[in-house]
Amino acid sequence: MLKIATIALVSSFALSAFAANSSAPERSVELKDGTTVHVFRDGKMGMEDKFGRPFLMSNGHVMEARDGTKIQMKGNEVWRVAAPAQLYRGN
Ligand SMILES: [Cu+2]
Repeated sequence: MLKIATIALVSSFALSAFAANSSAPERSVELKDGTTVHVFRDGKMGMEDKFGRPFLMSNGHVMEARDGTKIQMKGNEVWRVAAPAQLYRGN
């Protein structure tokens, strides 16, 4: 089994931030394969590929960040990635 250190942290944060505005990603993490995972304020995540396009990833999939950190996919918030991705690029 993979050891995943970050999940407990992300999960506890999600519970405390449930009521917050969740329209914008809380943070975005670049992954080793060039894609990006956006973590929203409620702890759920959406994926963006290296070309800035949202894509689907199944709940529970384990991703690896550039620094080697393992992140487990929580949710599949592809519709929430689309709007902020356009905002970042101004189109
Ligand atoms: Cu993912």
